[in-house]
Formats: sequence, C-alpha cells, structure tokens
Amino acid sequence: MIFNEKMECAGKEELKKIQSERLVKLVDYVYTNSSVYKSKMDKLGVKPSDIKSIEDISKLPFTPKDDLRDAYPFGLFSKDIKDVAEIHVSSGTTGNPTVVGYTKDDLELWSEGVARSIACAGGNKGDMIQVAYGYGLFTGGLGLHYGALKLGLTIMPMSSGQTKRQIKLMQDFKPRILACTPSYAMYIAEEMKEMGLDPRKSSWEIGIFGAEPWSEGMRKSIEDSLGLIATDIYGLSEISGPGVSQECTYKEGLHIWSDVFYPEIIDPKTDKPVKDGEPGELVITTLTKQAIPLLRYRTRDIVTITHEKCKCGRTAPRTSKITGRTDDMIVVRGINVFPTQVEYALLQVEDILPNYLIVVDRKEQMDCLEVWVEVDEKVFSDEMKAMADLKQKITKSIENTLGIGANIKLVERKTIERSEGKAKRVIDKRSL
Ligand code: DLL
Repeated sequence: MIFNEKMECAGKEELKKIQSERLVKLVDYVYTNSSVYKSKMDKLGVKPSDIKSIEDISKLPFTPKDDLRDAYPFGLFSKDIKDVAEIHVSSGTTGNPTVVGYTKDDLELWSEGVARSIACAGGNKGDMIQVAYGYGLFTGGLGLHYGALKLGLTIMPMSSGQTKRQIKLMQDFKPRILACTPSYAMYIAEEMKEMGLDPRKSSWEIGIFGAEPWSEGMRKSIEDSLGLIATDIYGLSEISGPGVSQECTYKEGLHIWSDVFYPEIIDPKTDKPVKDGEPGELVITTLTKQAIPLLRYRTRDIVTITHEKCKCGRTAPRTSKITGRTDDMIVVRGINVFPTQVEYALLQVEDILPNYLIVVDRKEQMDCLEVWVEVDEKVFSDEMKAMADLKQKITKSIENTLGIGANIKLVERKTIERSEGKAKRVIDKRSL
C-alpha cells in the first residue's frame, strides 16, 4: 500500500515544483521568525528574494548540530514556546543535548512521515504493531506510535525493555509488525531461544528496525532467526524523528520523503554536492516544518543516493543504508574504520553472532584495535584447534575488509552488554 501516492510517486518536474514552492515559503518564514537564520543569511549576503527555486538551495547556509546546542534550549525555534505542542530531546555524548519542538501541524507531518514508512514496509490498516522503541524524550516510541495511529493500526505501546513480557504479549496478541532497534530485535530472538521457544515461530512478519547502523549481514541474521522481513527505517530528532526515510519490501534503498525532507549529498570536506551513487554526507532541509525548521542540516550520516524510480512504483529518491557517520569514524593507525565495516567483516564468517565490541587503545605510541566477538558455547567446548581456526578466519576477514590487523578476543555469549535501545559498539580508550 502507498500511503500518499501523489507525493511518493510524483513525477520529477511536479516534485521539483512542489519543493521549490515550499522552499521559497520556508526561507521567507525563517528569515522573518528566526534571529539565528536571519543573521546567518545576512552574513552570507543572501536575501529571501534570492531563493526562487529548489536549485537555489546551495545559496543557503548549512546548519551544523552545534547551532542547536548553542541555542539551547529554544533559541533556534521559529515559534513562541507557547505555540509548541511537544518537545523531544536527543542526548548527545558531549555538551548540551539538542532540543526539538513540534507544533500541532508538525506532529501531523511527523505522523504522516511514519505512516508512509509503515505502509512502505508492508504494513496495512488493521495490522497490529508492537512498538518496542523507547517512549519518552527519545523520538522512536512516540514517532512509531503517531504513524501507526495515522495509518489505522492497532498499537501495542510496549516501549523497550521487559523482554520476557514483550515475548509473552507477542504470543498472546499475535502482532504482525515489530518496531525496535535491530540490536534489540537480536536480543529478543536470543531471549526466546533461552526460554525454549522457536523465534521463527513468532507472529511478526515485518520488522521496522532503525535508530542505529546495521549491516546487510545483521539483516540476514535477524531475518533468519526471527523469520520476518527486516526493513530499515531512518530518521533523526532534529529533522522530525523516525520516518524521514524507509525501505520498501524490495529493500533496495530507503525512500526519503523529499517533498517534505529535501536531501542533498555532499562531500563533507569540500561541502560540494557529489554525484548519485557516490558516498557523501546527507544534508536535509525541512521544507514544511514550523516550530524548528532547519535549513541544510548536516546529519553527519554517510549515504549514497539514487533518483531512479523503484520497482515498488515510488519515485521518492532512495538513499543507501547508513554506512557510517562522519563522527563515529575511528582512525586507527591512520586508517578510517567504521563499526559497520567491522560488523560486515564478522558476519562473513560462519558461527558468529553479531554481538561485538570494538576496543581501541594506545600502547607505546601505537594504536591497538581489539575486537571482542561473542561465539556459541559449542565453540568453547570444541578443541583448541577449532577455536584457533575460527580466530584466524575472523582476523583474515577483518584484515580483508579494513586493511589493518586486529586482535580478536572470542568471548562467551552475553559477555557483551545487551542494549534495549541503541547498541554501544565502540570503546575508545585513547580519548579517555
Ligand atoms: O534515532 C530516530 C529514530 C528512531 C530513527 C527510531 C529510526 C527509528 P536520534 O536519536 O536523534 O533519532 O538519532 C539520530 O541515529 O543521525 C543516525 O546516525 C542514527 N540512525 C537513525 N536511524 C538509523 C538507521 C533517532 N536506520 C541518528 N541506520 C542518526 C543507521 C541510524 N543509523
């Protein structure tokens, strides 16, 4: 089902017209209502009247995450706080958290983005959805909730955690859709096995997984263990929350709802656009938001994009899965390493569970990369040679993928801390 066929399947020219009209209005709106944007545009010498079509977007200033932090809490809002219906907060690792607000119309926009996304993943009016993203200031739980309401689903507002209860209610209510982080989906599957249940016999047919990077190998692992179709949902609180883009059942990229969230892909070093198919940083302009509209927001997420029509009939452009972030890249002995690459390398090897932790340290001026990998009890009970062979295979796979060696530490199941939300994949002791 296509939730909003007019927008999701619009022809190129028609879409450009809609985007242009919306951008012209938006620029006028932020220039009038946001002192931060007025001064940013004045500094660049750009007036609202200079923006006549979507092609003029490159004349506008970027918005880095720091602009939101510096304006903490409401300094970047274009609406008086009294006109804001809801607030969410994204916890950063450093400095002030970023605060975002929604007017009633913004909540409507957010709901529609998620409704489009659930439908895109194969959900239909009348389905039941188990929402196991955290509810609260994080946008995952309420975002999926609003979208499911809009689409007409029956909602189980579980939030994350209480895994045994999640499993029991799944067995009793038989929801068709599970929405949570991919690492939590793996955790649920593990827990079911421990309870003596077969996760493949779960009622879930569709997974809507996101909020953290996950590789194709991880997808296969989740699909095999839970017996469902695992689709990827992307979003960020600064733009609206989940439902900025979503994979359809062909799983050939995430459709980005570009009539409202206009994407550009740029080289993060030169700030210049890259061609379709080339990796770059995703930059998004919110074309219709009111409370905290953003011009050219630097997401720091790295993707490629295609504007080709999809087999599903949608013309909404598609980005690749997020292959890394400009800021979660770790540089080890001069080589750029992304956690998703390590995940990819591990999942090339049989008998590996996608539970891993990357530990970087510096000993005698040398960076050391250590990868902890969980393996089944069976491997530990095998003879030493089998363990050594497995270690060797992983070392090779990592070396082939990353181009550098790593020290592999095989650990027993459940050694690495489980997460009910976003998984922590890297410990960098060098910066401590
Ligand atoms: O994670 C919103 C969300 C909730 C998305 C539920 C999907 C599902 P933030 O907490 O602001 O918002 O974190 C946003 O998480 O810039 C990405 O780096 C990362 N991220 C989100 N979705 C994906 C995904 C929510 N599907 C940041 N794949 C983003 C990879 C993702 N990374």
